[in-house]
Amino acid sequence: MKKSIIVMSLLYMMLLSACNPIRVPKSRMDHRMDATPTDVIPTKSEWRIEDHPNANKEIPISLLIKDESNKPFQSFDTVHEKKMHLFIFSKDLAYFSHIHPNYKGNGEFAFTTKFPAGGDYMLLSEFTPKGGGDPSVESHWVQIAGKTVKEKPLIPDRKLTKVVDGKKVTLSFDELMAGMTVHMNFTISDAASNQPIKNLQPYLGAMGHAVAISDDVEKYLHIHPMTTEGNGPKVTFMTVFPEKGIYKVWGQFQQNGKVFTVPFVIDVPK
Ligand SMILES: [Cu+2]
Repeated sequence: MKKSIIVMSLLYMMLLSACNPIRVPKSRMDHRMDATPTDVIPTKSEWRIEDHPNANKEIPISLLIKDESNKPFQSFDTVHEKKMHLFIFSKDLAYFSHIHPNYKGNGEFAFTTKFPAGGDYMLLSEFTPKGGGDPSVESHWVQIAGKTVKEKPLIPDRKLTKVVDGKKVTLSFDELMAGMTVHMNFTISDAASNQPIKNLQPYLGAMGHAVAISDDVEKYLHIHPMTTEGNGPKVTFMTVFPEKGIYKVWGQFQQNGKVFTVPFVIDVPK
């Protein structure tokens, strides 16, 4: 099978520096933070995907994680139960998927996925080579052939309450502002009975996961809950939105063995 290999260019590395994940260590809770984590092992990646992949078809994809001298990393830490977390976003952020590639050894991860329509998608992987502190991020754009859906402009939600899979989820912030530590709360109740949900289950080793990405798909944040506050109905995340602007946030939680994903579009003021 013919495969195209895309090696990361210098320009790509510069772009990546703008989309590192942001961690908020407890010791730095009260401080303003800039978007550059200090404890990240520099990595390079090489992505392999067939030429002209089509929508609605299982597409095998692999990526090789290498160090700066192009040597593949051999071992990776298990973080939140997995060696790699991978997110797929359509360019308009309408489509989101969270998957866990298989580690093949010798720096190589592999997965298959089906893209729902033609268009551009960002693949964003997060992993920690052994000995690293904060996770490294490698991302890659792919162009999928097939019928496209019209891109929807990202409009901030007027009401931060949504019903997903029978759950009513409300997003709230103690104070929302770019460049400062914010507490992001998801409050979850049963949509039919309006009763608070108190039996959330840990999903990948935490009471929930949240991912946020800026509307230009440049700034990415993967956030875990700050504390174990019981099993709902409120799950609080702490994070820093690096710049003002529109972000899409996906919260992921688990109840009765089923994961549900709730998206919100927010406008982060300066
Ligand atoms: Cu994951």
